[in-house]
Amino acid sequence: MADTPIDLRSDTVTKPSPEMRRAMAEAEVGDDVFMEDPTVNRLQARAAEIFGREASLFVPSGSMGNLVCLMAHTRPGHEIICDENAHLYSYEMASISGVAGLLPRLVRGDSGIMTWEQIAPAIRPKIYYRAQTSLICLENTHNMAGGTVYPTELAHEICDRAHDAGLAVHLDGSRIFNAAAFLGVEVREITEKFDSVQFCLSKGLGAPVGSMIVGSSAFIERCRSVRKMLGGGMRQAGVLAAAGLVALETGPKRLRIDHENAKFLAEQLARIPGLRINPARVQTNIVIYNVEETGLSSADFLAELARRRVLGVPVDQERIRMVTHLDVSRNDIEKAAATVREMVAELVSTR
Ligand code: TLP
Repeated sequence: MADTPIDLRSDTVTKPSPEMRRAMAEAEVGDDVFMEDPTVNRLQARAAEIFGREASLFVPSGSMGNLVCLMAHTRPGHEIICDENAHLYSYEMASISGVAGLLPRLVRGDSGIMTWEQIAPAIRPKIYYRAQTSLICLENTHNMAGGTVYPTELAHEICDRAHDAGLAVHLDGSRIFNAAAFLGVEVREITEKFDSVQFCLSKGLGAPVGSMIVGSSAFIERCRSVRKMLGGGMRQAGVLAAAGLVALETGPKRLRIDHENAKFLAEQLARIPGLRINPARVQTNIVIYNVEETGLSSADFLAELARRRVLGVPVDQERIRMVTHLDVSRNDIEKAAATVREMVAELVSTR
């Protein structure tokens, strides 16, 4: 359709492919609260296998996946350490404190990447009258830092040192397949030391719904109870898991296309006077740029752009995020960049 906008708001906006819809229609189902849905069971077994873990659990969303893991690792009154721009801190409805009863202790990572040297001082001393740190949370790729990828050695070191200190480490790996594609490695190689990993089927992999948690059998059993407590026990969820299985098999292979498109978009935007972005820093499928010098707020910039059928989201007053995904082609990206270029040129000429 000529009028369909080029939707770069998120990689969550993709529609299920014909192959996914067919798999959904034909899925064998059962009651998953009784653990009798064969398609959910297959998806969980496959996710555990890909990540080299004992077990896995299907959850309705990334937010619930993170929350379930946090609650399974901790008790109310504990502290967790995360980056100051972590998604689970900033964008999950304060569920850390509002639901899990945890106190987040923030670390200022460099582009979302924390080092052990930054984390260590944030660990509370083991004194009975001090709230205890029980968990460290990393995010890979880091959404609000622009899809940045953790150097594997750094992530491994944080896990090793945390374990030495008696702490668990959770990975918000919503886009972990993007990180693996960037590094040219398997996801298991970059996640093996984490105590739990949450990853999304419904972002770059293209499924309509759902996330997975992977970990040890004992941990996943605890997560199953927490998921039920939060209302996330689903019944004939095989119709969703069927799409997830297709996403898991077909999604990862094509992510490098999204990364090439993001890099291309960043290069085009960098040439537009008034926009600030360093394309060399774009590693995966997220492009964040600053529009301050155009004289418009990010909200006004996006409203004008939406009138021209290109969509993004604001990060703050000055910055805009655009995300590439399987429902946008190179041609769409060329058009989107040209639209931004024309719009900015018009703004400048009318001022
Ligand atoms: N991120 C969404 C929005 O909430 C911003 C997006 O469009 O990027 N962890 C990370 C790193 C995420 O980016 C997201 C979703 C989540 C967790 C939560 O996943 P859902 O939306 O499935 O609850």
